[in-house]
Amino acid sequence: MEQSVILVSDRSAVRTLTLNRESKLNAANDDLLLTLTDELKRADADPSVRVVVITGAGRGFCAGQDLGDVSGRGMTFTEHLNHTYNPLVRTIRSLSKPVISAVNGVAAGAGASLALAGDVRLWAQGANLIEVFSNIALVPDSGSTWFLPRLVGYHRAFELMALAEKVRAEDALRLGLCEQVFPDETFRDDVQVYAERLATRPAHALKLTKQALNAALTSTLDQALDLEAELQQLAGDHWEHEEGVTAFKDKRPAQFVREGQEG
Ligand code: LHQ
Repeated sequence: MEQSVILVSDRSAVRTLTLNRESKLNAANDDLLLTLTDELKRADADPSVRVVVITGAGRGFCAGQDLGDVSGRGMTFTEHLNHTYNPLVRTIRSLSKPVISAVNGVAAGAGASLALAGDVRLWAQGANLIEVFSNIALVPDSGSTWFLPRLVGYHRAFELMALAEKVRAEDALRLGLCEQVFPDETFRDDVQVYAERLATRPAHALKLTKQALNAALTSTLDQALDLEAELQQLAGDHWEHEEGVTAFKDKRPAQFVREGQEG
């Protein structure tokens, strides 16, 4: 039987979605992109899932578009992006649960965009990112032109894109392209530990935080203040807030995970 292009596994409220086209460094075809988007939506709707991890099988994270799988698709570039990559990136950014991009190896082209799109970016020591598009005379897509300049500024983004230079883990950490770097040997376990820790945090408050941060990236201060005031009401009315305050007064750790109760 043919193996799925996306492997799905659950451990302690963490759903891991593994890109599984190992022999091509998980280069993306339509099946992979559409299945990944579907699985993200499924994870969002599943109350047992509190954190989603996207990672790659084998030595690569994602080498971008499968260059052997583009010809004869019968779609223009614009149609292709609108059909596959753009819905995927929008789904990651709007998911109500935290998404971790667990970059185990090379992230190139649209794979680099995927590496940047997570709410948290965890890298293995041997991982690297290449805005490889200019090597094949294309424009960075799948959100790279939006994510990268916000992280490193216009000029460094332009240089990385124009020269398709490899960004290694220690530089990625310094440039703010990732939050943590873990040893290659323990990477998958370290990601799981991190994800489980995130899963104990107040899910409803994190959902609203993600919403506020995403909106703030394109809003004025006035708009951000208004949205914070609106969302704070929703957070303050939620049981998580009561639990946090009660736990503080009782001098005990807050318990934000309740059986049968969604964030
Ligand atoms: C691959 C690929 C690959 C197929 C490695 N495809 N096989 C959106 C919409 C529409 C159209 C176009 O694009 C887009 C967005 C994009 O993503 S455009 C950018 C597309 N990606 C690339 O141009 C990256 C091409 N790959 C590379 O530059 C290198 O493979 C990298 C730097 C990723 C890794 O280099 P190495 O570590 O030296 O590995 P390798 O080159 O030896 O690759 C290993 C195998 O994976 C090899 O197959 P083989 O049968 O020879 O072992 C490669 O052919 C295959 N592979 N990327 N994108």
